[in-house]
Amino acid sequence: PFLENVVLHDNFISGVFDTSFIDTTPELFNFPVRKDRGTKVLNYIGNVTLNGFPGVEKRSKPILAQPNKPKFDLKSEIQPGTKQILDERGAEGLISWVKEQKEVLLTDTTFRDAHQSLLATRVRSQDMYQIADYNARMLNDFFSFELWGGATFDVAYRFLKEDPWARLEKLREQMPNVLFQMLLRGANAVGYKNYPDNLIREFIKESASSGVDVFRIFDSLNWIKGMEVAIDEVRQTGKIAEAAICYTGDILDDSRAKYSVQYYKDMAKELEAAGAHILAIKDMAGLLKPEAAYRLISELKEATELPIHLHTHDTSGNGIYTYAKAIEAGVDIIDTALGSMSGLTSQPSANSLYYAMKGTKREVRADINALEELSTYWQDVRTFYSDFESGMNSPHSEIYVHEMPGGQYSNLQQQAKAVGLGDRWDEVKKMYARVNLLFGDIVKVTPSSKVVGDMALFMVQNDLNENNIFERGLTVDFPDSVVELFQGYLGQIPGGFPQELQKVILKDREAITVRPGELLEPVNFEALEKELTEKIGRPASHQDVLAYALYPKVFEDYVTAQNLFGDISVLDTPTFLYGLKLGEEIEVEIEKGKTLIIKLIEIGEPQHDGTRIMYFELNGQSRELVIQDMT
Ligand code: 3PY
Ligand code: ZN
Repeated sequence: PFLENVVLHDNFISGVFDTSFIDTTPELFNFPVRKDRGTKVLNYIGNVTLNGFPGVEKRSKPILAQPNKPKFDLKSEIQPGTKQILDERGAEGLISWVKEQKEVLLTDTTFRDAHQSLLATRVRSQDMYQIADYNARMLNDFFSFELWGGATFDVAYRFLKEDPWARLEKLREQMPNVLFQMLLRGANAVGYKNYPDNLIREFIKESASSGVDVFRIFDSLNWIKGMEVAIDEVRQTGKIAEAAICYTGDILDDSRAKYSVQYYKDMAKELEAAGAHILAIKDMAGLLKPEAAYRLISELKEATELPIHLHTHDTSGNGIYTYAKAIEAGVDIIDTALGSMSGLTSQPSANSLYYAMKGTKREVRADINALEELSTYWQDVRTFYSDFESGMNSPHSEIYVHEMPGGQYSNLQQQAKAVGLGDRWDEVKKMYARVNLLFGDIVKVTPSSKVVGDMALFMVQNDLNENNIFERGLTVDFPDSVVELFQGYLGQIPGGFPQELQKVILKDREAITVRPGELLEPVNFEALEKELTEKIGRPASHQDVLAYALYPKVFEDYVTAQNLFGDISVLDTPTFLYGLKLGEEIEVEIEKGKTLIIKLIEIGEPQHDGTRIMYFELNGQSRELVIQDMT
């Protein structure tokens, strides 16, 4: 079979394969396109059947029900929504419209933050495509769908082996009527470090032209300089710049005076001056208590003219109460997830909020039957991803003490296990809070939250504490992320870094106080496109180049997976995660009108070289594949 010829060819193995590989060894590539794609898909299915999927316990494929779809006529016309308001009246027109609404508007986070926070960001495009046509018709009165950015961008390439741009564009086709929203980490884009300004600008331009309308822009240290380039570029595209205040501490607690109402009011005014269309309060850990929400929103409403969009996580279990108080104080837009994808580390439930506000002065604009039916679909889909659940099954009020963002909890827990601190998890959580204070009480959200997590692990591992670190710290090398934070590479913190600790961490390294983007060399996109085109042996698109500029290694690995397996985003999720059971037959639509029928017939005994022969039927024809057994 051709694939083995190609992948076992010396050039391929050594990585020396570009377009000339095809020219110099045409015999390897002499196959009908269809057969090629079929073999690649079989190669993936064979591999995952035999070797399992990373992070999924290897077991026989569970019997998973087909997700229940709503009973709704998909031939019905899609009603115009907020997207049309933006397109017809422009950003300012949309903002005026938002301010005129009496009801509370909703953003649905099911396609982004909900699964980032509950299922380690693993929800695949397929599961979104299956329901998006319904969303367009049933949630047509939503303010926006948050469906892109944050961690979804790199996880798509890294773990799902799919193209996040393709997801965005396909969803845009399916849901043309409601605004699309993304989470952008300011100068860190969708990554974990500051990037050159021209990369930030190009990334925003391409995102806007591929479908994003509302950019929620934040800085992981609430440093406005880290957000200005992004706000400016979003405004230039004609889209909505939603600038975020990251909420930390507790405005009701006088001992946390650094993050007072005045601090947030000052920041809101600066963001308004920097060009924000909407002010977001991004409560990434779920620390905003109900009374604090009332006070904060009331004061911010007085301090600025901007509509306010509130985001929280329901980790403490107080989310709906917080939202009710925020609504009372006049918040304009609220982030919720569909019932079955809500609660705990995710957003509060749209369904519950609907009922909580029913009959009050300000109801929530949504059709409850639609929410319930769509929630049923996600309840079924969620079972596909059960191995990625965090294991948290009741509200965690301790969040008010450790302040860990919704999406970090399970990640840091995994990291702790990996370095042998699994049974000291409680200590790590407590240390996370102590490190925060040691660092001078900072905002903790990607990527600054990761630095605090890295440091907490390091302190527990090395028996460091607030007292001995100043002496013992001089002889140890701190994690790179910690050094970089204290060098100012993620920006500056209010009041500056604690100087004594900074000296201990940096030793003889220099720190900067200017914006990192001012020092970074601009990306040469032309050169990069050429380099990437050579590397991957096909013309690199602008979207490819952007992904490669942000994540070179992740993108290259993704291309390698594509070469081996083709486009596996077309597989249904149970097959993608578990492969096939013996005798099981599936249909895979590789493109519109082209379907492969695949059946697993037999798995051969292990051979002396550690491979097995897997016997399939592909569209009724027998096919054998040699697959490395790595179990
Ligand atoms: C992200 O940056 O991915 C976040 O969700 C931060 O809250
Ligand atoms: Zn969030």
